[in-house]
Formats: sequence, C-alpha cells, structure tokens
Amino acid sequence: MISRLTDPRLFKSILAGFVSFTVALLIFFNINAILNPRASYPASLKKAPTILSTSSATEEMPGANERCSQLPGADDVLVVVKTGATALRERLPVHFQTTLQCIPHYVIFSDMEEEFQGHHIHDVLSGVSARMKECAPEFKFYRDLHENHDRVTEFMRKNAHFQQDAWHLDKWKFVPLVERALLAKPDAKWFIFIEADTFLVWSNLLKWLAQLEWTRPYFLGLPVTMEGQLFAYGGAGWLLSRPAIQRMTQHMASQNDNYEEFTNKTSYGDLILGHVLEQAGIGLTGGWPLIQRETPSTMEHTEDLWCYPIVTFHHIDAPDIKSIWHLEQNWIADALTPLLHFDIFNNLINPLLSTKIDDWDNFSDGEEKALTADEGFEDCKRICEADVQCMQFRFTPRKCTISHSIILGWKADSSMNSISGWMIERISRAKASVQCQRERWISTD
Ligand SMILES: *[C@@H]1O[C@H](CO)[C@@H](O)[C@H](O)[C@H]1NC(C)=O
Ligand SMILES: CC(=O)N[C@H]1CO[C@H](CO)[C@@H](O)[C@@H]1O
Repeated sequence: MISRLTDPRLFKSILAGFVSFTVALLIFFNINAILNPRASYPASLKKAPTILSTSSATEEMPGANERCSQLPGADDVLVVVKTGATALRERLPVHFQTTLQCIPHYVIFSDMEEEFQGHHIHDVLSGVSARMKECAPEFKFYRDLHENHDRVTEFMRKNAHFQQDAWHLDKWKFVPLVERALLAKPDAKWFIFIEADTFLVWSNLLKWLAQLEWTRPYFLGLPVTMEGQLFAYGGAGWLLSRPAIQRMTQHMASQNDNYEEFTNKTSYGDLILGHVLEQAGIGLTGGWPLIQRETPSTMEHTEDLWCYPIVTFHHIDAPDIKSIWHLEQNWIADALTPLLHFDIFNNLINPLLSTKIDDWDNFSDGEEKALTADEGFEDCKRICEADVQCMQFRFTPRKCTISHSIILGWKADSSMNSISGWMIERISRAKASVQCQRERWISTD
C-alpha cells in the first residue's frame, strides 16, 4: 500500500522549453480572457472541452453540502491562495462560490493589497527589501500596478504586456508566501499552497493529511527537475507542515539577502522555493498521482491510477471547477470513501467518450502509424483493435495515432481533419474490473 511514487514521465516531459511555451500560451490567452470577459478562460486550455458541458453555464450553483465545512481536521490546515491583482478578478469568484465556502481557514496573497468581493487580499511582496524593489527589473510592474490600484482593469487594458510582467513578478512571491503563511496561522499543522487555477478536493486533502505525521518537516508536491534543482511544480499545489516552515524560516533568518539575490537571478518561483527548502534540509516527497498538473480532460486516465484519490487539478477553469466541486459535494453527502481518480473518470469523462467524434483531438503521446492516402478512420480503428491495450485512436490524413491510456482531449480545428474514437467496450470492461478495496494513498514512510 505504502510507496514512494514519482512519475518518471514528468521528469522527461517537463523541460524548460515546454514550461516557457506553456507560460507564453497562458500569457497570450489570458489577455484575451480579460479583454474579452465573455470568453471566460484561456482559449488554449478551453480547446479542452468543459466537462459536463451539457449542464448550462447559467445554472444556479447548488449550495455547499453542509458537511463540507465541518470535516474533521479542517481547523488544522491553512489554505494559502497565491494570485495577482491582474488575475484575481477573473479567477477568484468561482473559488468563493465553491471550495472556499468549505474551508474555515484560508488567506489570499497577491501583489497588491485590496478588498475584493468582501475578502481581504494581502500584498505578499510588501516585505521584500527596498534595495531589491529598486533594482530588480520585475518590480517596475509592481510600482506601476500600485500607482493604478484603483483602476486595475483599465491598467490591464493599457498595458499589453501585463500578463507577462505579472508572471515575471510572481517568482518573488514564493518565499515570502511561506513565511507569511506561518504568521497568518501559527497554530496550523499543515499549509497547502495553491493558485487561482488550481482545484483542491478539500475533503480528500483532509483524509490524506490525517495519515501523515505533521510533527515531521514535510514538503509534499509534484516533483519536477529543472536546472539541476528538484522542486514541487507550483500550479499543482504543494504542502508544508508547520515544522518544515519553522525550519525554513530559521534557516532564512540570517540569509535573507542571499536568497533575494538568488531570486533576482533565477526565473522560476517554484524552483527558488525548492532550492531554499533544500538548503534548509527539507526534502521533497512526491505526491503524484494525488497531486496533478492536468485537468480531467487533459490527463491520462489509466487503470493504475483509478484507486488513488485525487487532491488537486491544475489549469482548471470556472465551469470545470463547478463540475468537480458539485461531484465532490454529492460525494461527501453519502460516501465515506474519498473521491477517487476512478470516480472522476466515471462521472465526468466516460459519459463524453464515443466510438467516433469528428474534429476532436486527443492530446495523447500515442504511437503513430503512417497511413496511405486511401486509408481512413476505419483503418485507423482497425490498427487500434489489433493492439489489445489500445484504448483510443485518432485519425488525421495519412496518420493514425493510438494510445493505451484514455484522454478526453479537446475540440480540434476542422482544418486538421482530426477524428477521434474510443474503444468503448474495452473501456467498459476495464471499468467493470476495477476493485478499489481500499483506496491507495501516497504515504511517505
Ligand atoms: C538584480 O538583477 C538585475 C538584473 O536583472 C541587476 O541589474 C541588479 O544589480 C541585481 N541586483 C542585485 C542586488 O543583485
Ligand atoms: C492537440 C494535440 O496536442 N494533439 C496531439 C494528439 O496526439 C498527437 C500524437 O502524439 C500529437 O502530435 C498531437 O499534437
């Protein structure tokens, strides 16, 4: 049951180039999202279908299950949301309507102090040294933002690069975030750090933490290595126990200038934090597959994940947050078992799969087979049928891509002539054979 798991594919796939590509996409599409609020989310991510898209967007949000705010252990956890003034207008409201309703102790840190929809937002950068605020190039944006604090939306309209600038500034938040979190709730046993596009399955988090010994210095997250540094991928969410933060702040006490200089030279905030924690003697414990950097639509659903609970998703938009949250609320109403990867698959993804969907793409790293100009969708399907493990396939002219894992994927531009199909019977058989006698958790000893 108890195993130390990391996902080896992640180490391969998360290359600096990929990260910067993702960042560029995020930057580009967020500008659209803010300038055009009706297209409520980055189009790149929204090429992925909204799960349960059949339920109308105008539907009233059902209330929280009354159990959700009284779950055992909730008082021992502080949820720390990291965001920025140029992102929170778009992203925070759905969290107020959903998960944050269930969480008794949370704090929101941003790059500017303000009141937003009745919530106090803290400026996590207020304590960065005056010296760095003067000389580090990222703080020009901070100064501009603060000069425009009464009209942020207008400021964003006038500054084409604001998303990029906001992202560059973000790296300065990670270390102060941890220090400020401890000050915000010194008696918390656990601190979980998420972003405004992270979805947290609160009921599962509490069940997970109940199994870990909080008195030990824990750093849990999704392991990534870049520039030789192991760290927890930020957007997927990461956790620290109180002793870990205490050890880090003691270590930092005499070294703050050094770490500010390190931050000044380093591009990624999550990498910076991983470095600081490592220097303080705190190792990272892998939390995959509980902690995910994908959405239900873009992740690979494989049978070996199905008996694991799910704790976070990343890159998630408001409609998907509502769908998963709704499922979680129904779940905790009558189930004592945690919400598993299987339940996400079974309730949100499986109903959307079909033997054939036109103009649909898979987002899969499958195996590619060349086809002749005469061969079509049916030929691609036969290739999949011939491989007993094949779960889905995608036909594009002269190419057939097959995959052993199940990924919903997204709508493809019709110019791509992309047609996807799933092996519905194989998937049903796989589902029927699942027996999660006891859910599997990532434990750390
Ligand atoms: C911070 O980095 C900038 C260049 O990005 C440099 O000009 C500045 O001197 C650095 N400041 C310190 C204190 O290292
Ligand atoms: C949109 C997208 O990423 N589609 C991918 C589906 O799978 C093939 C094969 O791996 C990729 O090349 C496509 O990019």
